[in-house]
Formats: sequence, structure tokens, C-alpha cells
Amino acid sequence: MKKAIITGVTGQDGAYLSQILLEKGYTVYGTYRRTSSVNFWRIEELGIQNHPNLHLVEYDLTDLGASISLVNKCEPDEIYNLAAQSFVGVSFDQPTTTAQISGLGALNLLEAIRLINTKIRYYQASTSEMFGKVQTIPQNEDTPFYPRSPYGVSKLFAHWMTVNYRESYDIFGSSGILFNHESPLRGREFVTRKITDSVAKIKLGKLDVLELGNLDAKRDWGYAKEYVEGMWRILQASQPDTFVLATNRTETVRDFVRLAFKAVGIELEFSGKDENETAVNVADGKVVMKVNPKFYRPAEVDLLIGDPSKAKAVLGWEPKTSLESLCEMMVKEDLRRNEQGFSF
Ligand code: NDP
Ligand code: GDR
Repeated sequence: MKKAIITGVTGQDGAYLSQILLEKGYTVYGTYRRTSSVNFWRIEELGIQNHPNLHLVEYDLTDLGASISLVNKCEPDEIYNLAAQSFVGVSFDQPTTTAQISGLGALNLLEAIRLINTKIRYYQASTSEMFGKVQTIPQNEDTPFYPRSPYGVSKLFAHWMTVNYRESYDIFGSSGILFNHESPLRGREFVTRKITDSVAKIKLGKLDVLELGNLDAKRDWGYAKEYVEGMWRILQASQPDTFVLATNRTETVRDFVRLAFKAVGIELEFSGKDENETAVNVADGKVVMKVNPKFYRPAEVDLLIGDPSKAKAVLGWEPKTSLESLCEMMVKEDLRRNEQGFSF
């Protein structure tokens, strides 16, 4: 039976990856941070919190000693480093913390592997945010990087450290450059879930208006559950390497708003431009979405669209869920949660 450490088990990907590794017969050590109120709502929603092969371990990625003792104690075959300060917007307000967690944190784990057992396979959660300012489309493993946020810069450090430890110490360090992936377990600070939760509340009469920032940003959105399967495949490959996981379709934030309202039967009409843009419900003329510049970022990533051909060719991985189905799934779950009087 294989043993895996998943850092960030309380996050979206950590929860889904734990679920699929448990299904594959792994023993999973899922790490969570000590806070005054630890929240396990995602693994509870997936019904795996009491799985006999899931061990929850307290751990902070920024602590080198803790990283060494984690790897020492668990003796894993594989480590999936999913923990991060993952919110791009916050990284502008907390750049140092972001660099310590999302950048240096990865190095702590690589050091632990180098010191304890170089046979451990390591997965680094890299990101399309490393491409940042668009240079070529679609983006693939050879596209030059140009990060546009402290988050993107920190992740680029972790990415290159993974490559460097692979080349320097022969460690099986692989990096998945994943484009945005969403699900009903997505945090509510991210735009898709913010939209689907707000649409559910508007439909149920609990909210009047959804406020958003830049509606012109284009993203390549996939379904998180399929992407964590891709992470696992990346570590089962015969060689350590770097892979892009994406859908190769890009849409604007505005398009996602339209889709989400459509999922509850509301047709929108958009008018105005930039910070004056609004959308009304065609049926009753009420404003249900408006732009609030407080959600703008100091520097934006305008257009992401990934080319996952290498992952398809080498790993047999490809995305299956359309953006329409993903959006409907998220809206449906948010309607259920809001009807039942709770929403995480
Ligand atoms: P989440 O924000 O949902 O989860 C992040 C996890 O990291 C949480 O469990 C969080 O714990 C944990 N964490 C944060 N700081 C620390 C720390 N100092 N020590 C230990 N754990 C910590 O992210 P996702 O699940 O969406 O993403 C998973 C990974 O993939 C992240 O590294 C993200 O940057 C990256 N990524 C995500 C993409 C996406 O579209 N989702 C795309 C590309 C990359 P807590 O619950 O306590 O905050
Ligand atoms: P992103 O995701 O920055 O791509 O990072 P997010 O959903 O936060 O933003 C996507 C785009 O939407 C625009 N936007 C808004 N974003 C938020 N959060 N809130 C708003 O109100 C809003 N209005 C418009 C943003 O400006 C942006 O252009 C995610 C994270 O999961 C990262 O950890 C991951 O690495 C990347 O995806 C790939």
C-alpha cells in the first residue's frame, strides 16, 4: 500500500486528491494548519473525514524542522505539495507571507526529501499565473514565464526549485502547471464560486447585487476533480517532468456571470463600460451585477489559455467537463447550501 503526504488537505484540491488516493488504496497523511478554528468542511462534504486510511497531521509549510519531521515520520512514497497562500489578490497585500508560504515553503519540502530519502516522488502545484503577461497563445510547457503578482513570482521560485532539485540531486520532482480549476469546493473568494454563490443568493432573494472587478479577464477554467487525477498521473510517469493541465478553452469573467445566471433561468443584459458596467435581469429590469473597482488588481493577467497536448500524449490525461456543466454543477450546489441555510 502506497503512502502519500498531501499538504493543504483543507483546500479544494487537497480534499479531492485525498478522496481519489484513498479510493486507489493509498494511506494519506493530509496536513492542516493550526488555527483557532480549523475547518474541515470540504473533507466532510466528501465524506472522507473518518476514513481509516486518512491521517490528519498538523503542519505548517513555512517550518523547515516541521517539514523534516513530517517526512521522517510518515515515510511517504509520494508528496503532493498543494499548500499555498493561493489567492492572487491577497498576495499584493501580503507579499512576504505569500513568498514564505508559496515560494520558500516548497523548498522546505524539497530539502526534507534531499536530506531524508531522494526516492520520494514530489509534486509541485505550479500555476498558469507563472505565464502572467500574455506572450504567446495557447500557453504550453515551453512558453516563457512573466508572472504578474507576488503569488505568481513566488510560485515561479517553487517551480524552478523543483526543476533544480530534479537536475541537481536526481529527485523525482515534477511540476504540474495547472490552469484555473473550479468546483463546488472552491473557496468563495475566487471569482467563479463568488459568482455561483451570489447567483444562488440572488435567486433565493437573499442578495440584491453581485459586485465584481475586472470582467474582461479571460481564463481557462476546468473541473478540479479531473485535475487532481492529473496530479496523480504526473507522479506515476516514468520520468519526472513538467506538464500543463488545461482545457484549451478561454472565456471572460463576464461570460461566466452570464452562464451562472442562465443556470437559474435569469437572462442578463449588460451595459456601460469598465467601472460603470452593470447587468440587469431582463425579466424585471433590476440591476443584479455591477462592477466595483475595489476588486481590481494592481497588475492583471489578461488572457490564459492552455495547451494540454503533452499531458494527453504522455499521461493519457484530458479534461471532460464543459464549462457549462461545471458552472451548472456549482450553481446547483450553492442553491442547495443556501436553501439549507449554510454556505462555506
Ligand atoms: P486552496 O486555497 O483551496 O488551499 C490551499 C491550502 O493550503 C489550504 O489547505 C491551506 O490551509 C493550506 N495552507 C496555506 N498556508 C499554509 C501553510 N503556511 N502551511 C500549511 N498549509 C497551508 O487552494 P487550491 O486547493 O485551489 O489549490 C491547491 C494548490 O494548487 C495551491 O498551491 C494553488 O496555489 C495551486 N493552484 C491552484 C489552482 C486552482 O485553480 N485551484 C491552479 C494552479 C495552481 P488553510 O485551510 O488553513 O488555509
Ligand atoms: P486567479 O483566480 O487570480 O486566476 O487565480 P480568481 O478567481 O481570483 O480571479 C480570476 C479573474 O477574475 C477577476 N475578477 C475577480 N476575481 C476575484 N477573486 N473576485 C472578484 O470579485 C473578481 N472580479 C473579477 C480577477 O481579476 C482575475 O482576472 C486562481 C487561483 O486559484 C490561483 O491559486 C491559481 O494559481 C490560478 O487560479 C491558476
